[in-house]
Amino acid sequence: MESVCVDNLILKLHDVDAVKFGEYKLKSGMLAPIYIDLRVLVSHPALMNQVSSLIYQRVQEEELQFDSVCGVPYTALPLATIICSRHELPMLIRRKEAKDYGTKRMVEGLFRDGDTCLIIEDTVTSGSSILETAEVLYKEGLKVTDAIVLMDREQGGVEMLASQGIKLHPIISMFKLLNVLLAAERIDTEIAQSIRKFILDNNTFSSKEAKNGNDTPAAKKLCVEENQQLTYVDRAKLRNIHPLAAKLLTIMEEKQSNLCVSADVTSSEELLQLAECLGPKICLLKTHVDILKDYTAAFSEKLQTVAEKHNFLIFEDRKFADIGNTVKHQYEGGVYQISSWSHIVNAHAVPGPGVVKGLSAVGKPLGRGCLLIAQMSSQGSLATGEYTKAVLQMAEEHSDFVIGFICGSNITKRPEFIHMTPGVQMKTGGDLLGQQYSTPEDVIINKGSDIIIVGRGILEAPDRLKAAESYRKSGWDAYTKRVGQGGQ
Ligand code: 5BU
Repeated sequence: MESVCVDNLILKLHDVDAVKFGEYKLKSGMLAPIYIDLRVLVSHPALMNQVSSLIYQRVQEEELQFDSVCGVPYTALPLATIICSRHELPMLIRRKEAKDYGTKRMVEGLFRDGDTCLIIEDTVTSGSSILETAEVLYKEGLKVTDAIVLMDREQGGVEMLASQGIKLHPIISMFKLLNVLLAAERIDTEIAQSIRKFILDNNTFSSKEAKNGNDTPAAKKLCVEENQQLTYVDRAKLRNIHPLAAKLLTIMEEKQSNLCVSADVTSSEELLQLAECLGPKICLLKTHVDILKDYTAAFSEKLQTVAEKHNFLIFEDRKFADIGNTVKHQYEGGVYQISSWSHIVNAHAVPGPGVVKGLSAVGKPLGRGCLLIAQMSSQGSLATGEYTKAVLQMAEEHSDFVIGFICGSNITKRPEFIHMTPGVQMKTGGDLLGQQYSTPEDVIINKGSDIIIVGRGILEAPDRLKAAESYRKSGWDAYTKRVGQGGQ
C-alpha cells in the first residue's frame, strides 16, 4: 500500500517537473545529470497534501517521540505547517536571519528547555541544511534526534547526520526514484545508469569535506580516512547507537579486545571450557549451537553465566534465511530457544525485509541485536556488489534491531554499525572447502572492519589461550594504529 503510494508520488513529481534530467549546475559548481526542485510543490495543492500525508505516515511508523516540529526554511516550511495543522502538533519556525528589531529570536513558537524537535526537510544532499537548522535549535536548548526528508539524494546525508546524532528517515531515495521512473519508461537505462554512477562518485561524506573545513569538529574527525579514526568508545557514546552495540563497543574498549572466538566444537563441555579459558581475551563468543551433539537448556544457562563472569557477549551464528513468520519460530522456539540466551544473531537478507521484521518481533523486546550478512569469506560468494548495497539499505531501515554486518570490509561510514569479519588467520590462505583467510592487520587497518572472528586459527593451535592472546594483541594493535593511538 505504502509503496504504491510512493511510486505514484514519484511519477507525479516527474509530471510537475520537480525531477528533471539533463545537465544542471549545482550550488557547488558541479554539473549534475539530475535536478530535484521541490519548490514547485506549492503550486500543486493535491501533491502538497500527498507529501504531507507520507511524512506523517513515517512519523507514525517510526513511533517518533517529539514535542514540536520544525520545517527547514523555506520549501519544507509549508509541509510542516500542513502536518502540524492537520494533526494539531505544536510547530516552531526557524528564522533564516534574526530580525533587527523586537525580540531578535531565531526560533519562533513556544518551547521548554530540553524539548525535542522533529525536523522536516524536502530534499537532502549532504545533510548540511538540516544540521544548520538543528544547530539553531540546539542554541535555544532544544534537542534534535530525528529528521524526516521527502527526497534523499543518497550522497552522504544519512551518514553525516548520523555522525551528529541525528537519525534521518528518507521517504524516497534516489535509487528508488530511478527504478520507478525506469519501470514507467520515463527514463532509459543509460540515463539511470549515468545518474547512479554520478551519485556513487559524488558522496559528500568523505575526507574531502573535512579538508575543506566545512564541517563541525565531530564531523571533521569522522571524515578523516572515511570514519576510520573514531574510537570504539567514541562510537559507544553516539546518541543514536543501539544499546547492545554500545555495550559491545564498551566491552571492547574495557578489555582491549576486538576478538570474537568462533567456538566451533561439538561437545558442550568443551565449549564451556573454551569460554571459561578464553573468556578474558574476547569481546564476543560465536557459536554454532546446531553442531553440538549434546545441547541442553542447562548448557545455555551455564554459557550465559560464563559470559557474565568474563564480560563478553554471545553471538549464535545461525544465519536465518527464511520468511519472517518461520524465522520468528526458529529464533524463539524449537530445541535451542536461541533468543533466550544469545545476545546477537545473524541473518541473510535474501528473503527481503521480512526476515529482519520476524526476528525483530522476537529479539527487540529482549534487547537483542542482529547482524546482516553483507559479504561472506568463502570463495565464489554471491554476496557482493549491488547485493551488499541492498543489505546496507535494509540495515539502515531497521537500525533499531540491526547493529551491524558480517562483511569482509567496511561497507558504510555510519559509525553506529559494527563490522565483523570471519576468515581470519595469522597467515593468508584458505581451506579445502573455499574458506579464505586474511590477517588481523589487513582486516582492521586496510579493510576497516571492527571485529576479527577467529575459529581454527585458535582452536587448532597447540595452546589455545596463547593463540587467543596473540590474535587479541594483533587485532588490538591494528585498531590502535588505525585510530592513531598506536605506540602511546
Ligand atoms: P574458521 O575456522 O576461522 O575458518 O571459522 C570461521 C567461522 O566463521 C565459522 O564458524 C564459519 O561458519 C563462520 N563464517 C565464515 O567463516 N564466513 C562467513 O562468511 C560467515 C561465517 Br557469514
